[in-house]
Amino acid sequence: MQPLRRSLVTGLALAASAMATVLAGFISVAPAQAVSRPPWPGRKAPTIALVRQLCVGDFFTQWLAGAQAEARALGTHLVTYCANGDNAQMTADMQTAITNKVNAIIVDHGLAPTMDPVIEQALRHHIRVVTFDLESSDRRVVTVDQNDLRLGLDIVDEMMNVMNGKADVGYVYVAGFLPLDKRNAEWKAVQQFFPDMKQVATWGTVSSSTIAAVQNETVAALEAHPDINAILAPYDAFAQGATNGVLQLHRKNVKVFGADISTADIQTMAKPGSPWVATCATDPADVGRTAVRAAALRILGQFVPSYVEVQPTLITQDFLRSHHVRTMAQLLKVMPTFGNTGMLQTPWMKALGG
Ligand code: SR1
Repeated sequence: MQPLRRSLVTGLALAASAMATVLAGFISVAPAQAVSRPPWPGRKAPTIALVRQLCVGDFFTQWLAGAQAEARALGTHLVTYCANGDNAQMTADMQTAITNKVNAIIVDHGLAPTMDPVIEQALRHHIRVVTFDLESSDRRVVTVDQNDLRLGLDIVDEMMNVMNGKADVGYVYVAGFLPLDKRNAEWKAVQQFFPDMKQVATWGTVSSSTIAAVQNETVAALEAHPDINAILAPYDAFAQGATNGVLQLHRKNVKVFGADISTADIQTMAKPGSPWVATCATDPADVGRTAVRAAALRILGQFVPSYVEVQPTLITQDFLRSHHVRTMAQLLKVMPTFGNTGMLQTPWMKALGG
């Protein structure tokens, strides 16, 4: 160990009863005997509220499972709220969490104009705040995301390659959701420089029945625009709906480019004749675990970078088929680091199985 780091580690270990400490991205190592229980002050398990705008669908189910498992492992209580897309309800959920004096709040999606004031209110009450897929201008807030600009660019780039630089693209998009807006920014940028990648129609719905709604919209769009030969649908519920629509009309010449991944998505992509040829994704459970770690570290008053980005990976239909991958568990086996980035994982968390 370098002398500077060693002295930092030694000093902090003495001062903070040798608890694991994250310092400007360096993870210091606590002595082995100190990691058998979580380092909560007074040994009182903290409460983390998870306030969600959306919760229906594979992505959100997997994300929640990861967050719950991590919270359990770290010895925290996780209290969850779901607003089912109702932004007023989300504000009310934030206020309930503040009134209940939770130690930290993870705000999952939501609109900045409605969330900003309640985030400020939480901070005023000394509640730590972590957001996922929601940006806050307050520097005390830690923002977790999936590097959606990169995700957007990688899937658009794959579409350009597969379509050999020329396509009539149907685009599934709903504005107002930060990850979708970031992915949209990349698609817009690419269209500027590659005019042969033409957007000929756009549609989309985000609701508790997104897949069915997008399927119907896709059928209508394909009937109105028979020239469409590629569909950019960068959210798995969009890609599932678009895939169903293409199959319903037996349009063998249309390819779907999506985002996210789940066992259901893998099975849809790998099926013989599936138009869904590529997706760009993280493991949602890993992102959920990362958000809980961020909240735990902030409760302990430790450093967490303002932006924590879990990097996405491009996954193709060819890859899934050639590796005989049919479930998330199998995918995680063939791509071990995909599901276990270990982001923000300190030695004490690791020792506790978090
Ligand atoms: C409606 S927003 C849906 C997206 O949120 C998460 O970022 C997932 O990746 C999903 O695509």
